[in-house]
Amino acid sequence: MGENQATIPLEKICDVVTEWVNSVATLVQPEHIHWCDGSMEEKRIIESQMIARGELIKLNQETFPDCFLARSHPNDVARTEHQTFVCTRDKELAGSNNNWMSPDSAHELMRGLFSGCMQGRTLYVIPYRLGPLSSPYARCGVEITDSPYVVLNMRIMTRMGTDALRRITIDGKFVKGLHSTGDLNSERRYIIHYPEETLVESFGSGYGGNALLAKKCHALRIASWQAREEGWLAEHMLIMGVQNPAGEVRYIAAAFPSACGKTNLAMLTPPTSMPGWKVFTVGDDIAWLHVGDDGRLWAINPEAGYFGVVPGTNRDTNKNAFDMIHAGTIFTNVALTADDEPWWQGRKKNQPIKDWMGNDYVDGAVAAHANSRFTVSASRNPVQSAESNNPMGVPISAIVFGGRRAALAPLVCEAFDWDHGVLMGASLASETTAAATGTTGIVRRDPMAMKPFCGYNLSDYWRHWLKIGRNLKSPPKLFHVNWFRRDTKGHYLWPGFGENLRVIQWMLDRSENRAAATASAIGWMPRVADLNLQGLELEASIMEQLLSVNQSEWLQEIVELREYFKQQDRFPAELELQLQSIETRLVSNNQ
Ligand code: OXD
Ligand code: MN
Repeated sequence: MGENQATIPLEKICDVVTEWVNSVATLVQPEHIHWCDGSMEEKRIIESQMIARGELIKLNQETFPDCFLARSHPNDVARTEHQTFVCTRDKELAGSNNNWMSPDSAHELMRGLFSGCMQGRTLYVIPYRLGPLSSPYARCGVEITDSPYVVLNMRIMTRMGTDALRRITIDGKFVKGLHSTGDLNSERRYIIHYPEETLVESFGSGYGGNALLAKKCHALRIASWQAREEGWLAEHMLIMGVQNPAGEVRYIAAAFPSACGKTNLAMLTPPTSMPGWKVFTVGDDIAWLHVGDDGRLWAINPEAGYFGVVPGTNRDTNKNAFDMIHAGTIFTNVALTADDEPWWQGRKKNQPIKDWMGNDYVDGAVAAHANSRFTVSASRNPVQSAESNNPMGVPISAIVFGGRRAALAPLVCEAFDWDHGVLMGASLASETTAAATGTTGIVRRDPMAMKPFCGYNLSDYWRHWLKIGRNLKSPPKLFHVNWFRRDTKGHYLWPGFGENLRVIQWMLDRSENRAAATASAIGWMPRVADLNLQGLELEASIMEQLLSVNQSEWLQEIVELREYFKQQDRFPAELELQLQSIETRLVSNNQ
């Protein structure tokens, strides 16, 4: 870049983007167009404009410096999966896992909604890069939005601004995202993906997962489509580094359905009885995985920040997150205290006076919304990995799938090989929590935790996973974990949180061939003596329960899995074979 480049107006830097912005502007008719440069000055201006309009509340700047509170419309507080579509020319490509509309019908519908929708508003152009700026695995996108809240969040969640725009001139391509909050009428809310056009259109919602188009829409749905075409994986996975007392650092990637504690695991604090162990976060939600020249699997985190669930965050559950969100954080839909601090269930300090909607707080009512969020830069994480910005990413030693299961699934189990591990991922299920549905214990299948995020047919996705395994000379080992097993009275058997590191130690030792295991019908399992339980006071009988495999429950699980997989057209024969093998082993082992 020549020095003069700095003085060139942003809209002149990149013709392909300017052309698209102009065509959108003709449709949506904004009053102003603002090209985001990602600067601090721009952030301050947008914040003060929002504060002046009452759209943002400055929190107590002594105890929560540079923190703000935003409230979304009460009908707009979560991702709306039933209004989310994948529009491919061939319906089968989208699969029964996605809502589908023909691209022509979707374009017509969305043209109608977007027509003139930004009159009197500012159209923001947000160029962004997902992944370290110079990484060959990183990708660019541009989101057009009329929401300044989206601008402030995207500034945290992505590498946003002038540098990203310059990268687009080098790459020559980018993913397009067009977003308008519209009139927030929930009947006219659509989140539409056109993978063949690398385009996302979102109308009628200001909520994170529906409006921050770089996150679930680009980094998972569109990216998973691109990943299949190009031979890599875009996954709903955290990435963490684990250092043992000898100073060796190894990395794991782990997929859990929403609300199973991914952020807590990614930022885990080792128990005091495991001196010398350290954990570093590379990412808490999304991993892009590539087959390296060395035949190993390498991961980058496409995101630059965290958009995490606030309730329950405290010093005991996640000290790193708790410390991290005391500065530079946008809170969405939390409650407010008398001294302008944010408040949420589990904060353990202070009292709310306003609930998440801004109404006077009434004792016993819900103060912070169950899905209230923090948006914060990853650089504020006290245990952020120094490798987070490595353009090549980190090598993955173990892939972990986990769900919330009161029964059935043992604490940990290792797949016999890659294909078996793919079946483990495809079988992933989690029980609903009361907060989400009002009913507990309903098992929902959520393959690889990607059910809401896979931008194409799940059977093709599993086939792609099988293919990736064939391309890996040194594949990571694959595991299934369950931190949520309960006894007959409903008590959790495993303490969870920091203690999960004991299970991680076993998995990493297995990947280095230095931990023992015994073969069960469902995979390799540790015996109690194979786990490091030093300093953990847990009765042997509880450990036995945590590591038990109940034959009749598992045979029933096989029946239910067959039923579920029958609903997926084109289910891969390799996975059916794996299912049969487990069944045969269950019957012959008589476990
Ligand atoms: C998220 C989710 O917000 O998975 O990350 O729902
Ligand atoms: Mn997620």
